[in-house]
Amino acid sequence: MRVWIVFLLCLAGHAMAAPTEEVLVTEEELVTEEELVTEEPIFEEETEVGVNPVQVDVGEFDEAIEVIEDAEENPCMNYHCKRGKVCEVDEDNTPMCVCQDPSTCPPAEGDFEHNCGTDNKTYETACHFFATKCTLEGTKKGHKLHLDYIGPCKYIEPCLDNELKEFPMRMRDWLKNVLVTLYERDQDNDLLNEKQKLRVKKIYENEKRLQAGEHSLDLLAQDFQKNYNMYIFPVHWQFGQLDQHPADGYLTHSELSPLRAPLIPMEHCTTRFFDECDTDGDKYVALEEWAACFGLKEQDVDKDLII
Ligand SMILES: [Ca+2]
Ligand SMILES: [Ca+2]
Repeated sequence: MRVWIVFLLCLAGHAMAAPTEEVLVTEEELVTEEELVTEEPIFEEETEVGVNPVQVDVGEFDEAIEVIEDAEENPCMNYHCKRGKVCEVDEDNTPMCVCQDPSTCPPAEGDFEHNCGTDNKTYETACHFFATKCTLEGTKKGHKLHLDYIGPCKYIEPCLDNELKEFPMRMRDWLKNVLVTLYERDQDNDLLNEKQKLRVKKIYENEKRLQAGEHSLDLLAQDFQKNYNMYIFPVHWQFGQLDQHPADGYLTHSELSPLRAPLIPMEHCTTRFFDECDTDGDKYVALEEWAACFGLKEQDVDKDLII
């Protein structure tokens, strides 16, 4: 998750330009639909304050203390429900997850909390979105409903063919810069694991590397030809970051969401790009499809690079 925070810091500054820290995005906003994938309730060792909406709903401070004192007797306390659901106990005091009533979601503190669904409706917050999706569970409409992007729904201009071609050029350059930035900042944090660091070190130390900045498409294209090898790992790395639920070599809509959702309002080719990446149209973006989308040669697709 930490990597995503840095990631979105980068995103929020300038879409796919040099990483900056201009806008803070909270973890709560890093809406992934990952928890939608998890159908079974998950028991957690530690209680994450605020995760259980029952806790969030406690209004008065005094009552809050009371709830915490009763924690051991509250079967819902360590019972985690996926987004859109809350824990309730039945007559036998057994906890279970039920759909949250959207009207119990805390109101948005600003437009930045709004989310646009694939039904082109603006949801006040991610909580409202997931609660609504839950109520549609089992229906065709519910199955089709995904979180499309962060922010209120707006007109997104169509992506033209020539613009679509530019998108991966800028994105792979940006991915490389994100990795280099993570590497530079890695002194005190474990933003990258040791294997990843070794890979990025080579890119970082390569003097021929195109430095982060606003570059013309011609220069980006030239650099991709000249320094092709530097782009292989970043493209794989991004895939590995997204392919987590489960890590099976295929990206679902939900897995792509952390990348798509903040990007769509800023980059109007995002949706078309990811749709067309799925060349066989099976709704999943396989590693091979992903790599091809970014211009990698077939022989350079290597699942062992996802480290
Ligand atoms: Ca997957
Ligand atoms: Ca596919």
